[in-house]
Amino acid sequence: MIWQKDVETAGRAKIEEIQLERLKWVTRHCYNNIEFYHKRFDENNINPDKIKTLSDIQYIPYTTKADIRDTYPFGMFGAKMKDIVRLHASSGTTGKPTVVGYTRKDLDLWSNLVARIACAAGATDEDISQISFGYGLFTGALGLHYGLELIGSTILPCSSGNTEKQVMLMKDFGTTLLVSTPSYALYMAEVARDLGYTKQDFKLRLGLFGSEGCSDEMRTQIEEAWGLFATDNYGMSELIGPGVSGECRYREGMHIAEDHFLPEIIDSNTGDVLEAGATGELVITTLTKEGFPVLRYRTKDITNLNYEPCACGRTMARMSKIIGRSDDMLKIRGVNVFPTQIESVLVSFPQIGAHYQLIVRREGFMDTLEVKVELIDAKLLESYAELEKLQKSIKAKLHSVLGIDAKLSLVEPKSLERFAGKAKRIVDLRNQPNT
Ligand code: DLL
Repeated sequence: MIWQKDVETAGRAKIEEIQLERLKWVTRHCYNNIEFYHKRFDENNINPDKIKTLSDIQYIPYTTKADIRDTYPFGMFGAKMKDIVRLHASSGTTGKPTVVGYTRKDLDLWSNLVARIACAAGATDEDISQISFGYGLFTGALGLHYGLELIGSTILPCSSGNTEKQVMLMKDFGTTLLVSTPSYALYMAEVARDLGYTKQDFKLRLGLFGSEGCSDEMRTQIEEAWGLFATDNYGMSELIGPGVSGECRYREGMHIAEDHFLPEIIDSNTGDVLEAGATGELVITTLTKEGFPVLRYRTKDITNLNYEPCACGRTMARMSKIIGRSDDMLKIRGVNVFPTQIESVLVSFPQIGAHYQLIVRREGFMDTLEVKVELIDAKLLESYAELEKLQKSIKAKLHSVLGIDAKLSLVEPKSLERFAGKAKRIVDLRNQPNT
């Protein structure tokens, strides 16, 4: 089912017409209601009247996370506090979070956009949907909650954690649709196995995953462990939360709700806008949000766009899987390394699990990378020859994919930390003394 067929399958000219009208609106909205943008526009000698075509967006300066931090907490809000009916905040690990606000209209829009991606994935009003994202300031849980509720599915608001109980409820209630991070889905499968269940004990058929990267290989593992069909879904608190883009049944890119988000791809070093199809940093302008609009927001996420209509009938541009973030990209001895590249190598070896950690150190003037990954079966640790053979072949494959050597540590099963939310894979010790 296509949730909003008229727009989701509209021709390019129609999409651009909608975008232009809305770009004019949001530019004026920001200029008139947000001091930050008013000042920025004046400093750059531009005003909303300058936007006459879509390409006039080039006159608007980029907005960054630092801009939002500098105006903490509510300085980027485009509506009066009395009209803001919900706050969320991003999952920052250091310093102050980025706070975002929604008007009632924004919340309705958000539910609709999540309903779109859920329908594109194949969700229906017959599904029992277990939401295993953490409820709270994070946008994932409430976003999926209201979107799936809108299409009429039965919501089971489990939140993340308490995994044994979740698995029990999943079995007893006959959950058909799972919402979580991919790493948590995999962890839940491990707990289910340890409890003595097999996938036949469950009725899961669909997984709406997102909020972190997941290689194709890891996705296959999740699908096999649960016997479900998994889709990838992208979003960001600053843009709305989940609902920005998601995969349909063809899974050839995530459809962007282009009538509400105008995407651009730029070179993250020079800031130049790249031509259609090129890979670079995703920049998004929200076209309709009232409470927290952003103009040309630099997401730091690396992807590329495909404007070809999809076999599913949707015409909205598709973005590729997130290749990495321009800032969690590891630069090791001059080479750009994305954790997703490492993950795709690791999960291609059946002897090792999908739980891994990347430790970066500085030794003298050299950066070194250690990849720690769990063996599936601890027995392998007893056979030196086999262990060495496995080590060698993983290292060789890592080298051919990354172009650098990495230290590889094969560790005991279940010895690495598990995460109920986004997995924290990278431990960067480069700026710490004596590491
Ligand atoms: O993660 C929103 C979300 C919730 C999306 C649930 C999908 C499902 P933030 O906490 O603000 O928002 O984190 C945003 O997470 O810039 C990406 O780096 C990363 N991210 C989100 N979705 C994906 C994905 C939510 N499908 C940041 N693949 C973004 C890879 C993703 N990375």
